[in-house]
Amino acid sequence: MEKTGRIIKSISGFYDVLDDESEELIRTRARGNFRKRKIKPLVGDKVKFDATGDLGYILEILPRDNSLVRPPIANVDQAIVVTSSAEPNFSSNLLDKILLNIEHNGITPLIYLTKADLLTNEQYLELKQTLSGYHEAGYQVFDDQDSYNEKQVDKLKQTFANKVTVFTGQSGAGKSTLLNHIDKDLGLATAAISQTLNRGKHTTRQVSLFDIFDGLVADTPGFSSIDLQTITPEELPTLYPEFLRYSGECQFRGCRHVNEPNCKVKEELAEGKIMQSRYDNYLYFLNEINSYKKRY
Ligand SMILES: Nc1nc2c(ncn2[C@@H]2O[C@H](COP(=O)(O)OP(=O)(O)OP(=O)(O)O)[C@@H](O)[C@H]2O)c(=O)[nH]1
Ligand SMILES: [Mg+2]
Ligand SMILES: [Zn+2]
Repeated sequence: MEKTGRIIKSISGFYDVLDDESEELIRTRARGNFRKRKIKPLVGDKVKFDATGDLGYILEILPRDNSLVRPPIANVDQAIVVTSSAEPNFSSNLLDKILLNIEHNGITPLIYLTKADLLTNEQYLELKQTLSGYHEAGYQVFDDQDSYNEKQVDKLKQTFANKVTVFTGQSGAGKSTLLNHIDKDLGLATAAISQTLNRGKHTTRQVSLFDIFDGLVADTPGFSSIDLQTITPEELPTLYPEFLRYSGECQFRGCRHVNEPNCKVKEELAEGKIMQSRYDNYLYFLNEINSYKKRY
């Protein structure tokens, strides 16, 4: 019997599919013809499957709204970018790269600060100032010094309903810890960063979706770096919400906001309406992307 559902977990060649109708979890395998066509089912995929025998079979992957490579997941509505203040240290370069990859896939990013308890008061205030720039750029920011205070965690929970939400960010940033505060029953494994590095692996090893607070929420393995390979130089400036606000007033259509005359983005930068660090990172990324192009 042909049914539809969503893959919520993948373990060594098996895919656990949440049946749309019965809401049961059904273990399936992918048909060989996926492998031949080099299509790999992803967590988050909506599928047609057959569940007549003991083990179901995925028959077809339905068209994806979007898909991320890092972490590997499909059909995502919003991403919680878990950003640590220390251990690992805050990096505006990494945060901006993560935001760009999310924006590139048409997913809404939210920024969630962790580990601010490890900072001095002065360091925290400085970081909070930086993050207020991201808020002004257009992002929702959760920046309490006590990351897991109930009020803030509750506010985050309220964004989950009727959406697929992915938790992403550097390894050791606190994604699993935050999820454990959101739902005490999840009991996800967490580990101090030094242990993680010693063992040479990430604490969370797989992407899996949980059905909580009327939405699907994914914990994912962290990463230490991310690249911008799929973004073109033309697209890059369009992935900055604060540039988009002003680029219509640049003299040139398709202005890259570098050396063009009468560039409104650069005027706003000079006025302090656009963050210098975001703009500096932008120029750096533009160079990086142009250098990928030269290599091919
Ligand atoms: N001091 C402090 N420690 C925290 C905080 N959040 C998380 N930690 C600790 O940081 C370590 C890493 O947390 P995890 O939740 O395992 O990090 P993760 O992002 O899930 O890491 P991966 O699964 O490897 O991607 C653990 O030892 C946590 O107890 C925080 O706000 N303050
Ligand atoms: Mg984890
Ligand atoms: Zn411009």
